[in-house]
Amino acid sequence: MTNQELADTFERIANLLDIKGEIVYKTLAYRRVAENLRVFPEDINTVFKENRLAEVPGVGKAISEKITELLETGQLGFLERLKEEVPLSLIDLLQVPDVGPRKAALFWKQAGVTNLAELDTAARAGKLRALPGMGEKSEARILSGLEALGRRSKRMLLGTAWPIARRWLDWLRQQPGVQRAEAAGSLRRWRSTIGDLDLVAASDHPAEVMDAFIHHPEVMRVLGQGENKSSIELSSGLKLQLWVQPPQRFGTLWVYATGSKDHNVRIRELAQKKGLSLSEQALVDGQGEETLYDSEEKVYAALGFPWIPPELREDRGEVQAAKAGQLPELLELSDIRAELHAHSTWSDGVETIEGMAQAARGRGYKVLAITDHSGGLGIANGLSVERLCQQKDAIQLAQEKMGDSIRLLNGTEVDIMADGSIYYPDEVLAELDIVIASLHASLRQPRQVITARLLKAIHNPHVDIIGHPSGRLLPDREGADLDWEAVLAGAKESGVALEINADPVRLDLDEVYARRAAEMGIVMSIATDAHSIESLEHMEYGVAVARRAWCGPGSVLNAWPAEKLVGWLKKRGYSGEDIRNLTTKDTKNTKIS
Ligand code: DGT
Ligand code: CA
Ligand code: ZN
Repeated sequence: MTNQELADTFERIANLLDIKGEIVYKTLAYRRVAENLRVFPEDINTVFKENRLAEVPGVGKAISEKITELLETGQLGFLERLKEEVPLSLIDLLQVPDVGPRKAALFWKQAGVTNLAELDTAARAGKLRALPGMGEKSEARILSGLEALGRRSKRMLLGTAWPIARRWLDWLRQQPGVQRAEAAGSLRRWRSTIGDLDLVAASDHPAEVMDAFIHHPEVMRVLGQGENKSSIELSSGLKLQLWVQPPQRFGTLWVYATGSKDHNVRIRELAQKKGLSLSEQALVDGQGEETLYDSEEKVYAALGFPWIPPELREDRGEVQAAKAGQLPELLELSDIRAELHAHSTWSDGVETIEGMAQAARGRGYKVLAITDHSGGLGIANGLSVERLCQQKDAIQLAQEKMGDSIRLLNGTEVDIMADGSIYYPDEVLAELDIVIASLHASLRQPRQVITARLLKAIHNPHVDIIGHPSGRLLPDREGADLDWEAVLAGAKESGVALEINADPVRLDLDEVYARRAAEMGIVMSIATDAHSIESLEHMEYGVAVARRAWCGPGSVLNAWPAEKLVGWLKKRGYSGEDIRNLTTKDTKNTKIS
């Protein structure tokens, strides 16, 4: 069993216990260990063999025994007995928007529903509306949720795909005869979701590389096998495609396999106008004479323009821009100097303020904003006004310990309530260095209502940044039904920044709106919304969204020098008290551009 499979098992147990109605703290222990296993850096089998299970966070005696049983027998008596009490297929119900464990239990115990099909039948027959806490409206929502589920894609999160791809690339690079191995397809273009993983390799012996690939121990099924291209499926359902060409053809191969399809079509048209035909193997002239290219730069140069960054290759004007010598300067991960959205143990994070500060400093950041959740509807353990005041002292204390190696900002991620008001009163917001306002609950309000609600927050002078503006959850939970033109116009007018949330399940703003925002001169903040040290690493996914939105460092708040960032915050109503400690120079006259 792998770490992931073990984590899945514990999550299954937690869900079943939740539906059964077990007290929360019991199920929390399983959820926690599942989460920890997902990010645990070592193979659990090794840890087990070396008798070090207790080193996995959240593993106590009871869970250690369960892991042992699972790893030794591949089964768990506790789970088997639980499955006899609570049908496993009830877990599927939790995928339906609006259905949590309590509703699942209700449908099961009072309407005899044990799976999605039965839920659909019961809803259509009008049998759910009479149940306690339900009504016609909530029944209709279940039906539309089921429909959405039916339309659901099988796409994987970018943040799930990259770690897997990196592992496969390492493996490929170790295979005899492989001179080079790289990512291609939507993965290399950093699309927010990935259909299948495309990998390319250069080798003089493609057949041998293909052979090793399809016989890799994780392969469950071989979907297609050829001399230069093969596809496999892993037991997780993930599909991988490998393309191999000799090194002197690697340039054309990499361009072709990176796509997108529309970009490929566009550049092939250009080749045709020159009387050439472009394939994954070569550029061929009218006489059938091949020219080979070992690098992408040479392929693009042969077509008459500079190399185009993969993130732009979507046929959204990049070929025209390249031809005109007007490719944009793109943001780089190394441009990022600040993390402006991070949580700590004060709300629902798992790391202390100081721990987060050290990790942010370790990443080379000059500024870290601690923005724990406010109270309100959305989030457990949000801060009351009283606890927010106490936190100010804790942040101050952490700042003293960190010295001037990194500046901590005393911030909040405050809930935008259903009526558009902000959870904290103005005088409390005025005390803070940085205010992120986010929608967390009532995301299904009608367009007019939710747009007006967000605009109210956008125009609140104390709000600096709108967090994850749409509230979408990838791959399938759509965001709020916002009138984006109105939202962007409002942001432009108020000068508020919009967040590009870098959490792989969010990537929100979406690249399309981010591009529009940048064109309009709206400032953006790329932030991980980290709830742990590990999630600070998600910054690269947010940077990818910005790159796909054609953004340079100028549009990105946390790519600015600390002084300029602080100047911007101050102008928006920074508390002022601590600002003199933040920079040695007087920030009052900092130009905002
Ligand atoms: P995905 O997998 O749905 O996330 O998206 P991609 O872009 O990875 O697409 P995929 O996996 O179907 O194909 C990988 C690459 O192969 C694609 O980026 C470009 C190239 N390709 C696929 N189909 C065609 C095609 O019909 N024409 C051309 N010119 N290229 C194609
Ligand atoms: Ca693909
Ligand atoms: Zn957050």
